[in-house]
Amino acid sequence: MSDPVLPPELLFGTATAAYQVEGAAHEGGRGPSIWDTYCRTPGRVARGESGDTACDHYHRYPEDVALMAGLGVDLYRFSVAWPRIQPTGRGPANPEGLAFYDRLVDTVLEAGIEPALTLYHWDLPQALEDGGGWRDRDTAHRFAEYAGLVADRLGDRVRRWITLNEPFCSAFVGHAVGRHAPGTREGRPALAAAHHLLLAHGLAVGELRDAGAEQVGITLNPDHLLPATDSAADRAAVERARTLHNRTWLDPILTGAYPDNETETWGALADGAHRREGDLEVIAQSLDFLGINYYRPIMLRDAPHTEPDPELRTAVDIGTEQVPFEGVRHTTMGWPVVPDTFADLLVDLNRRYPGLPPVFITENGSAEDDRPDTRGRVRDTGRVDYLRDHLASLARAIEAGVDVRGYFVWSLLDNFEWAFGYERRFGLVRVDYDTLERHPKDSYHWYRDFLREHRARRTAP
Ligand code: IFM
Repeated sequence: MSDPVLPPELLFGTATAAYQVEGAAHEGGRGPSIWDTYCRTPGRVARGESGDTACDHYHRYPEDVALMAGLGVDLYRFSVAWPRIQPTGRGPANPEGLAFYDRLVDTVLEAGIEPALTLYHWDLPQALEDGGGWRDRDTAHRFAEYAGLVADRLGDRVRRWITLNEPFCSAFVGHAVGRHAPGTREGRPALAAAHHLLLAHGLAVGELRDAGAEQVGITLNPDHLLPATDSAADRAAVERARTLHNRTWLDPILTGAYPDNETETWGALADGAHRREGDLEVIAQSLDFLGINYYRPIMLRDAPHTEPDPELRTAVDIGTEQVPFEGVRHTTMGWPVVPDTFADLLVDLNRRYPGLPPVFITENGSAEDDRPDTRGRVRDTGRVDYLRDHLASLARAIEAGVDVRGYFVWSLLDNFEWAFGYERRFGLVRVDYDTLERHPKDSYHWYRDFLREHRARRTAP
C-alpha cells in the first residue's frame, strides 16, 4: 500500500514524557512525584515496576536526539518534570533541574529539531498532593508559578509550549477510576480537580505570554464516542460521556462556558461549589494551537450506575458501559484499530467548535506485540499499518477543512506505560530494558522514509 501524501508544510515529530523516559528519579535534586508514590504502592503498577530508571533518557538524551535526527523529524515533544524544577512544588527553581532541560533543549536545537515543551504530563510533586493536590485551588497557582520559572529560563529557545497533557486522565483516571496516581475513587473532589486543572492551564497561559512565549496551547484527548445502538438511551449515554471526556475541557477553553448537561451527567455532584466568578475568563484565553492525542474510538451503551446512591458515586460513574468493537484488530492495549474515526473526530470537533485553533496531533501510535528476531530486528508491521492508515485518515480530515499543522508519533522509545509498566511497547525504537540499548524497529525506518518523501515535496518546485 502506498503512503499517504500530506500537505508539505505539515510538521512532523515524535513525543515522550518525563516520567516515562527520564529515569534518574533520585538525581539532580528531583523531588518525589505522585507517580513515585503510586508505583511504590503494592498492586498499583504491573510487576511493581516504576519510572526510577525508565529509558535513562536523563543521561542518554544525546543518543535519543541523534535517533530523532536520523528520522528527520521537525519537532521533539517532551515534558518537563515539575519535581525537578520545584522538588516540593513551590519556591525557587532547583538549578540542577533547569540545567538538565537547558542541555536537552540545546542538544535538540543543535540537531536541527525544534523543541515542543509540555509543562505537565502527570508528575505532580508529592508535597502538593499531600496538601490536597489538584483538589485544592492553590495547586493551580503553584502550577502558574512553575510555568513562569520554566519559561523564564527556556523561553529564549523554546517557541512551542503545551500547558497540560490530557487533563482528563489527571482528573478522572487519577481521582475517579483510580488507575493513575494518586489512585483515588472520588466524586466531587474529582470534579474539583478537573476545574483546578483548567484554572491552572489558564493561569499558566498568562505566565507564558508574559514571559514572551510565542505559541501556547494545551493537549487534550477528546474521544470519538459512538452509541452501541440508535436507541435514545444509548445516544443519551454518549452525550453524558461526551461531557465527561470532551466537553468538560473543550467548552470552557474554547467557548468560555461549562457544558449545559452537567446535571444530567453528574446529578447532585455537579454543584460547581469549587468554581469562582472570573475563573472562566482565565480559562478561556485564546490559544495559538490545540494539541489532540488520538488512539482509538469508544463505543458505549446506557447502563445502570455502579453506585445507587448519587452522593456516593465517583465522577466516572455516569451510567454508561463500554461495548467492544467486533471484527477489527486490537492493539496490545486492547484498543480497537479503526483509523477512519480519527478523521471523523477531527471533522466533528471542527463542526462543533467554530474557530477551533490550529490543531497539532500531539500523540498517535500503537502498542504492539514486538518480537525481535534472532538478529534483534523488530518487524512491527502492525505499527507501520497503524501509522500509515491514521495518516491517511488525517489527510482526509485536512481535505475536509480541519486546520492541522503538525503530527507527533507516540512514541520515540518504548517506555514506562503507567499502570501497565514496561510490557506495553509504543516505541519506534525498541529499548532493551536489561542493557538500555536502543534498536530502531522497522517502523522507525518506515517513518524515516515517509518523512524523506514528505520533505522532498517541501522543496519541489
Ligand atoms: O503513554 C501514554 C501517554 O503518556 C499519554 N497518552 C497516551 C499514551 C499511551 O497510553
